[in-house]
Formats: sequence, structure tokens, C-alpha cells
Amino acid sequence: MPKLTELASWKALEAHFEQIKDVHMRDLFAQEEKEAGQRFRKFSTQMDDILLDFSKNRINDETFKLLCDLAREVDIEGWRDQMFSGEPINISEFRPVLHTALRNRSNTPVYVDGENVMPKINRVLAQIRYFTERVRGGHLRGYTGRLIKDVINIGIGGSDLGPHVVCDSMKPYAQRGMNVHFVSNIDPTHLTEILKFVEPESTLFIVSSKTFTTQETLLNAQSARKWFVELTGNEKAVARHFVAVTANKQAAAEFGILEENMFEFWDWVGGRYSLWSAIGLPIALYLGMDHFEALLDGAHAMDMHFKSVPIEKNMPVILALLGIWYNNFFDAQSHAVMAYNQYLRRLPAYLQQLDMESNGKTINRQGERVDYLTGPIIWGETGSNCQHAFFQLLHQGTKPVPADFLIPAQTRNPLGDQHCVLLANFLAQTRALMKGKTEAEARSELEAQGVTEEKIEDVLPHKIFEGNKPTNSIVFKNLDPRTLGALLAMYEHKVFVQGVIWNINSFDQWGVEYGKQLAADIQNTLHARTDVSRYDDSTNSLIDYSMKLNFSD
Ligand code: G6Q
Repeated sequence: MPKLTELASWKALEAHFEQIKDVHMRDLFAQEEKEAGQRFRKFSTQMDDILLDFSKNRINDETFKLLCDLAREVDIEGWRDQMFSGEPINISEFRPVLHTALRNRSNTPVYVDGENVMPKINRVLAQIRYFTERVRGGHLRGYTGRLIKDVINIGIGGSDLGPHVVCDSMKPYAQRGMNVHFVSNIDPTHLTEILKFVEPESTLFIVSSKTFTTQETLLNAQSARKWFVELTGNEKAVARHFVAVTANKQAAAEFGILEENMFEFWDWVGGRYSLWSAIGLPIALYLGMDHFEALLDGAHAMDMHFKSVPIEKNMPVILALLGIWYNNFFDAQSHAVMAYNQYLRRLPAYLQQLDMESNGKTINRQGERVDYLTGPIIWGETGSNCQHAFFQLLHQGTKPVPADFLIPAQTRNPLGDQHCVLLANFLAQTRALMKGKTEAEARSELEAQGVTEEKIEDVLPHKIFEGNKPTNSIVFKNLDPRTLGALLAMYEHKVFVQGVIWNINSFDQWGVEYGKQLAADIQNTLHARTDVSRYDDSTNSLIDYSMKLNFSD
């Protein structure tokens, strides 16, 4: 394949960028309103009740056409089909990438090395249903006969962020009296603070680790086990209160988990794409299997949309192309996500891993260094909180920050007019970011407030808003499991499309593996408390300083 920057569509985009880079969206809207009022119709698309309005972007018909040409020229459709059909597209780990099979509700065969993987996926789903229904129905209880009321998931990264965002977002669907907690950090504070509020007799621990070698998870699991045995004095009861989710059953067995308490998944499921697998066990325990399956249904519906809808109306492809437009042509370094919904407060953390671990790469599929920008920095916060924090920079800062705004049209918690006010804020912000405030508008506002002419001249520059800041608006009826599944799958496919365009492998994570390797050596040094001078001067001095503080009164 020719280099990205040498593709005909890329070159055409470069030339087109020079023509459009200073065009204001205000003028694009005004012009198209005059012509036909069709901008929203042209630049919006829908999947079920999820609407994506991308008309508030710095694009015109030509931009959109060229971006779609780019998607075709890199053969998005071909790559997509390779992923869905189990081709080993994760080239540095020699694996297929089959999270879509986990939610393949049509149950059509999916082959890995000649084996249809659907029967084993269905077997684990049935195992999850059986287990969670018995726990939730009170048939499977703690060793003293008490109902399980606290589930503690011990896992990190992909074995934490996915189920965590789903459980947090789906709180209204949780079973009464059932709580779920997530322990990820190796900082002992994380586990300790949770254990303070639970009782061992009514607590179920899920040790979630694909590799079952992750230090944080194994140490937290050992500490949890120790706590459990100390409080109950009953070593045997561990079997009833600890289960494992893993692709490495042997390591889980060595850890002491019984075979019947293991929920399996497979190496063709990437950690950050694994919430649809047995890693979703805490979701099924907390929300019930029917809701977990509704989540899978929603993701499958988005998979079908991604597979079958033409590029021009394909939600994940459009989001990906717009991201490329700002990242590679406008040099936007970051992308923000603002969910105007309190339940979605963990969405940015989840998307940070999904996007930055997938596309934070500098080496292309041919093993060469790329000479263009790849994955952006992802960040965000819930609305309307974000407006009172960092929105100043979005409105008047020097850095371009394209953003996604999400909102459900209905609220689960109607309180007076509050949801309507939330919606008004959502709409006002995206409009203001697009439109800005001109000098004439700012001046007439000041005049209307009775500000003197002299003062107006002083403050005027500060009151002007350039606008022309791009946003995508994503509006849906309700935040329910099906919609959440579709939204998360939408972002997964967006990331996939961008990875294909940047010609990188979105499915490995050698930076994470490096992190796992790094601490081991220093940890030995800290334990031995000798030979503390073999690192660089900064690290040596930090070791020295922290060891002194650690052992001081
Ligand atoms: C995800 C990454 C990483 C991983 C964690 C936990 O794609 O590989 O975040 O999920 O490091 O790994 P284990 O599940 O193997 O403990």
C-alpha cells in the first residue's frame, strides 16, 4: 500500500484544506440556509434512536466527499471484513481481533483456525447466566448462608474500565440490595477503603485478569484473600467467595481458584475490548443477565450498522474521518468527550484507554516510523460541570479542541425543570462554539448594558469569541443497556477506522507490557535496600529520599 500521505485522496485533502482552513462555520450555515437549508440533513445520520449531527464541523460538501474517498482508498470495508471474519489483523501478537464475535447475536459461525468459536462463546454466556441467576436469586449464598450483597471486581486496565463504566452508567438497572465495587490500583488504599464497608460472609470477589500475571491484580487478590481468611478463620470458604475471569486457566488454578469457579475468554479478545466477554461478569451480577444481553444486542446492532451502511451515513466511519481531519490537517492534539449525563461520568476514562492504547503508536504496519500524527489525547468531563471548569479554553484558548457532546433526551430522574435546563446548556454550548460572538455583537451587548464608550474599547477584545470550534452532537432517547452497548461499539469502530487510515496496529499495547516489566527490577532494589546507586542520578536520589521517609517516624 502506498504511504498515507501519498494517497490521491490525501493529497486532494491537503489542497482542499488550503481553501477551507479559514472558512467560518457561521458562513457555511448561512450560505447553505440561503441555498436550501439542508446542512443538517446532509451532515447527520442515525442508528436506531441514536442521532449523530456532524453539521457543526469545518466541512463542506467537497471536504466530506474527499474524506469518504480517503476511507475508500485505504479500503476500510476490506479491513472491516477482515476483522469480522477473524483474520489475524493483530500482526504483532499474531492474533485475530474478535470482540465482535462475543456479541454476535445472529450466531452465524465465526472461525478461528478453522474452528467455529460461537459454541464456546455461547457456552460461557450460559455459564454466566446460570451463575449470576443463582447468586441474584439467593440460591448461591456465602458460606454462612447469607445472601451475596457486595461484588468486588479485582482487575486493572481492560479488566476494569469496561465493566466499571457499564456498571456506573447502568445504576438504575441494578438489583436492589446488590452493590458492585471495582479495585484496580496497586495502591493499598483502594482495596482497604472498599473492604472497610463490606462483610466477608456476604461478599463475592471476582479476580479478573486475561493473563492472570498482572502484578496489581494478583497482589490485590492475595490481600483480599488474606483479609477474608483472617476475618472468617475459614480457609475452605475461599472457594465459595472467589471466582476468576481469565484466558489463563492454569495460572488461575495455581492461584487457588477452583475450575468450576472460572469463567473463560480467549486470546483473540483484547483487554480493552473485553467487556463483552466473561469480563462482563460483574455487569451480569449487578444488572442481571437480560440487561447484559441487551448491552450485547446494542453493540451487535452497531456492528451491523458499521458493516452494512454506506460510508456517507456510517456513524463510526464519519466520526473517525472527522477526527482525522482535525488531527492531521488542523493539528488538533486532543479530542474531548462531554457526556451531559451524570451516569456517564466514567466514559472519558474508558475512552482514554480504548483510543490512546489502541492508536498511541508511531510505528506503522510495515515496521516503519510514521511521519504524520496518530492518535489524539482523549479527555473530557460530564456536562454541565465541564462548562464551569475548562470550557474557557475551548471558547477562547489558542488550541483547537474538537469535541463530542452526548445527551439522552429523557432523564431517569426527573426533578422539576432540571433536565430541560441540562439540554438547553448542551445546545447552547455547541451553538456558541460554532458561532462565536462577533465584535459587532459584543459591542452592541456592552452598549445595551450601558457601558461607556471608553470602557467598551478596553474590554471589547476580551468579549469576542472566534467560534468555528467543531463539535459532534450525539443525541439518543434514553441511556439504557442497548443504547450504551451501541455507543461503546460505535467508539470501538471509530478507533478501528482511524487505525486503518494511519496504517497502525490498533490491537497491541507494547507500552503497557513495558510498564509491567519496568517496576520489577526497582522493586527488587527497594526490597533489598542495597545497590541503590545503579540507576540514573534522579532515580537514585528519589529512591534514597523515599526510603528515608518511608522508614522515618
Ligand atoms: C488492554 C491492555 C491492558 C490490560 C491490563 C490488565 O488492552 O492490555 O489494559 O487489560 O494490563 O491485563 P490482564 O487482564 O491480563 O490482567
